[in-house]
Amino acid sequence: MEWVFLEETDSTNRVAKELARQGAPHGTAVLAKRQTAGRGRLGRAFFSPEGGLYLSVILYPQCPPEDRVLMTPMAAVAVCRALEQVCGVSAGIKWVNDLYLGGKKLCGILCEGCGDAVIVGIGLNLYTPEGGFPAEIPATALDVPVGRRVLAEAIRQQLLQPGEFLAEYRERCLLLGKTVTVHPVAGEAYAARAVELDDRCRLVVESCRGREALDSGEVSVRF
Ligand code: BT5
Repeated sequence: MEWVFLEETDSTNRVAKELARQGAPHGTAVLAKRQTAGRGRLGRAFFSPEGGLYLSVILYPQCPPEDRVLMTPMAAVAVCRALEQVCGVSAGIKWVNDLYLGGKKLCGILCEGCGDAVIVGIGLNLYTPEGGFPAEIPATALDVPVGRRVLAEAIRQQLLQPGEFLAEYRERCLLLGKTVTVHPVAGEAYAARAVELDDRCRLVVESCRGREALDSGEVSVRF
């Protein structure tokens, strides 16, 4: 089984996890036309109407467990490469898991562990929904004619043969050199300057607290 195509589901990541538990092989992918309960990180929702690409790919990474955190940046580069290849569109990456186009979010990525598997969930807006995106979601869409399955397969192929990705991640990273607001998991938000991405793809920032490498928490920026 390589592909599971669904009209509608609650969350393709949920379906993929179930398949992984049943022993689905490396590279199995679930693609839905819409989701009724699309999930983002930290319990947030991902708006998933018809007109988007909602994809989850099951991978069994060979890397040591501590390297699994690199799956999200690897997936971000994989999606950028597929977009370039299929649509000629060049997206930027907002650390750590968002793809941006024209200053707005085009795509979000949610990687979740499930036993030996990692589920790479990708939500990408292909077309602007009728009436636009909800006011509270500053999103954008590709809005170019593209086959959903063609793009999904290109993304899957890129995920299956990632190769080196850090250099391209750095090139596409929209935060470097910018003043950002860091929202730590616990504690008050503070302003900082994003100076580099280290070899673990952590965002190195400088602020009145000194220099630190962030590997979790949220960062916001005005584009
Ligand atoms: C993400 O979380 O962006 C990860 C989204 C992953 C979605 C895919 S779809 C296939 C698979 N199955 C699932 O159930 N999930 C995955 P996060 O960084 O936490 O961003 C969530 C935030 O993005 C929300 O709070 C909104 O502000 C914004 N947002 C929601 N829907 C959006 C959309 N369609 N386009 C752009 N931004 C959106």
